[in-house]
Amino acid sequence: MAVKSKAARISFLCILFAVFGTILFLNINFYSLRASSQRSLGEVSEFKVTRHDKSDKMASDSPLGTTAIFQVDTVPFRLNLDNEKYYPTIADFLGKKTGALMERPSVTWELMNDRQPRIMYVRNILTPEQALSIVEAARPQVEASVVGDQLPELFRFKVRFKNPQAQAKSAIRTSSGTFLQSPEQVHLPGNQILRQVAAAIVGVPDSNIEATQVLRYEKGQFYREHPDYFSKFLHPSNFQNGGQRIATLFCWLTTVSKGGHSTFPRVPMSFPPIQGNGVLFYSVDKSGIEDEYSFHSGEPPECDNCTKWLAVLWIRQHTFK
Ligand SMILES: O=C(O)CCC(=O)C(=O)O
Repeated sequence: MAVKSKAARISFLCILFAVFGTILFLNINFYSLRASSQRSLGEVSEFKVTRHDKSDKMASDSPLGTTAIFQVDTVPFRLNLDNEKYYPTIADFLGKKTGALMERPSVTWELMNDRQPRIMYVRNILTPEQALSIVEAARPQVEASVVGDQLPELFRFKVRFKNPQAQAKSAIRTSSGTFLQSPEQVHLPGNQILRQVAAAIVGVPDSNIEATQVLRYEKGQFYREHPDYFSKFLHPSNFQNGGQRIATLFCWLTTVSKGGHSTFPRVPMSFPPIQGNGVLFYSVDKSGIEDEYSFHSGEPPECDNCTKWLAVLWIRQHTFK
């Protein structure tokens, strides 16, 4: 009897280990699995935009063909995130200058994808001097990038339980990065312009934008396909400060002659790094629901001595403290 119950206990423990092991494995591999499902893209030149196949359900209502058409958005697009609070339509902002942008005649933007996700190509955000001043401010403090806030919380807890300060380095991301947080960095003219452009296009105050992140990719380094939005299921606590990440502005701080594209594999669309230009895209659809088409990646630079530097601004639904 004793032997039987010992055997039963061992079997029970084995099953328990197997179940927990599987959960842990799935957690760890959540993003890797997604990354490996990425469709491979051919080279897509700057403005040659390939649309979804006609058979795709999202293409059925589109008059657009398979190459880029720059058109002014005439379809009202409202982000209804609070059920009562509406953000201005993109049409209100396309081609129009408001607030700080009135003083920046060189900055222009075009709608690149009129379906999910909304993607805008923004030109001449920064001069080369302004872009390089951000690189120099970030350079002394860049460290290997982590994906702490985007990890499923179960796994995040495990990592922080071992070392409360720790975040997780990741197989899906080999770049380095840092945040512009000191008063001097926050007030760098280039950083202020980035924040004004992001705030003006999306139609939110600066206080809805997280600290500017600066990323560095050396040859061969990458950031695999991932979303910027938080999942209500996997990351509930991320909503407490600032709510959902609704949109992101990328601004390339250096030009990369080969590789290094910022790519949206599910659109599909791919943008080469051109110093001072950028893309702004939405991570939620017009009802405020996470948009799976917004998955994106940072492709590895392929040339020697061509480091990609990128500024990333995450725009929240509410004030971010
Ligand atoms: O490096 C890129 O082009 C993309 C960066 C990115 O995906 C991110 O910061 O979320």
